[in-house]
Amino acid sequence: MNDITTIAGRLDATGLKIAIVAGRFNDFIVNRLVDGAVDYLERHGLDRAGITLVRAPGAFELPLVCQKLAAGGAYDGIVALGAVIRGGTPHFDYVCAEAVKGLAQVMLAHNVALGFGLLTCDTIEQAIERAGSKAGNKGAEAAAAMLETLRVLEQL
Ligand code: INI
Repeated sequence: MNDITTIAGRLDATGLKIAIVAGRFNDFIVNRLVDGAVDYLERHGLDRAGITLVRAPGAFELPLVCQKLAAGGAYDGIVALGAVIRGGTPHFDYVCAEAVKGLAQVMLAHNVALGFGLLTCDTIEQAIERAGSKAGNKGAEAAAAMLETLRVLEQL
């Protein structure tokens, strides 16, 4: 690939201001996602003072909180974290659909790098697997995606 111009994001978080928006619902899972995101950002050079944690009630409220943060322009990037776990009614489908759609709208409307760390699981076991056990930590993955996107956007 020596002959083509390649633009790629450096995974360096030094000096950034990052907002992590986390739902309180299923907080025993979401708190592990927050830990994963903070750990990732610190390991990539970000001082803890550069991280602001904002709590939202649940996944449904994540887009509005992220929108307000994005509109304010005080943060270089946002990581949205939550966990929706299927119950016995269609509630799960409505909450997931609105949260996903709303977060995508925020990202596109404000040109902000937004890491998507919302677990949408059929069972609690699936959520545990994705919150720092055998399927990794989706909070860390969302932080990584946010950082790479942010660094790419800076060059475009
Ligand atoms: N919110 C979640 O973040 N996860 C869930 O699993 C969940 N379930 O299952 O109901 C959930 N519901 C709350 C929702 O996000 C809103 O906070 C609530 O409806 C008030 O607006």
